[in-house]
Amino acid sequence: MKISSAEVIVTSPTRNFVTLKLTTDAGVTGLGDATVNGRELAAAAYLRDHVAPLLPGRDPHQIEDTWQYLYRGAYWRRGPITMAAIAAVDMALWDIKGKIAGLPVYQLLGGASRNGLLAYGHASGNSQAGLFESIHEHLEKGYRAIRVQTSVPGIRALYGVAAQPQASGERYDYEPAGRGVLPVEEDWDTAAYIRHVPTVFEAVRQEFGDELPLLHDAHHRLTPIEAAKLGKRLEPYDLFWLEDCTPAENQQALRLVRQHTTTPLAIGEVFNTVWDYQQLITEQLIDYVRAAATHFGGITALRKVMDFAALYQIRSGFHGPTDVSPVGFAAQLHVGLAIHNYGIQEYMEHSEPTNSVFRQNMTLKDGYLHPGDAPGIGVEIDEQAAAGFPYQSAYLPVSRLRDGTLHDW
Ligand code: CS2
Ligand code: MG
Repeated sequence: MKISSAEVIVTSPTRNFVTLKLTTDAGVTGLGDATVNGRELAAAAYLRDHVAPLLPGRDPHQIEDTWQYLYRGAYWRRGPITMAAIAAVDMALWDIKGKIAGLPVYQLLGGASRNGLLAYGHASGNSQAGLFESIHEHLEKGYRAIRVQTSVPGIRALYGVAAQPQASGERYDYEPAGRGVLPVEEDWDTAAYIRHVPTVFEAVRQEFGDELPLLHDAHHRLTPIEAAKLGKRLEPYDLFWLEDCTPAENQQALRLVRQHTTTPLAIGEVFNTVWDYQQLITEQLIDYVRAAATHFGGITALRKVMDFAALYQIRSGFHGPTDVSPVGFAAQLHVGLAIHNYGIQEYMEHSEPTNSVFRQNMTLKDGYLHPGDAPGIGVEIDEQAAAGFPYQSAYLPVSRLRDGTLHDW
């Protein structure tokens, strides 16, 4: 069997997605996700102009060799665009192998290590009442773990608060990247944020009790000592994790955070290779791997970093926002089901238009996700529907301090 064609499909039902469709000479197809939020066309071009021409004639079963061929063979390694392109090919090949074997991908990865995948949902509010209402909504939907994001007095707009309107007028919770010609500029004030967030978790614990797993995303905005301070102030509220507390290009920066707090740390949704984790894992500086299959080189690479993390009892907490497409999301559910060191899975629900383009087998029951038992990854794309949603330029916001300094969004 040979790969006979490689197509790149760009569609925009509510948000932009880049999907690779591989077809074999026996007519078996496989899908892969290469969506890089706000830079979608770069990934599509890398795939279309540089990777797709290399695939026809290759044996679809040679997943590892193809991974190495695209990683080492590119000479220029790593980075979000390269690794998203490799991820799309990798996912599509696992999808094909599953369909040929008549098995869901998790069976090829060693079978299920659990019945379902504990998920966390996104609750947020620009008031305490709004936040409590959002948490109740998620509990009623069956979520058993909740990420809490809140607006902060004195900050006009910030990451993760669904109720605040975007420039496009659409509610934030469907998509952080605003459609438009330029990124929206938001403001930021670390001191106001560190003062406010612990008071929110105190109120949430009083209202919802001590057992409900609560998560929070600091979204890369704090220096190491600020992250240490926030982690310490949140200890009484026993968080499941504090996420991306400080930019982690400098991995040893987490030593200072670790030194001062026992709040569990999750990092790495912007990471692209296992090298980004090497020191964080070997020095036990994190507790959860936040990488997503789409941005990390696919199922093959995600499986490898989890095997490495297992040696240090570090668990998975895969990134699952709406800018990971239903294909990329399902792909990492298969990894999550098979690995032993599973932790939790983020689930930011896709919009109805997105679900009309991507037909999925995934289920969320009683707070647990499952990829389904269809052969392969379990997602198909309706190309006609996809053609009805042409690409639209969209950018993630940027944020600036009061004095105009550009800050991490
Ligand atoms: C966030 C993401 O879900 C998360 O944890 O950090 O929503 C992130 O902002 C987007 O994926 C950026 O594209
Ligand atoms: Mg995050």
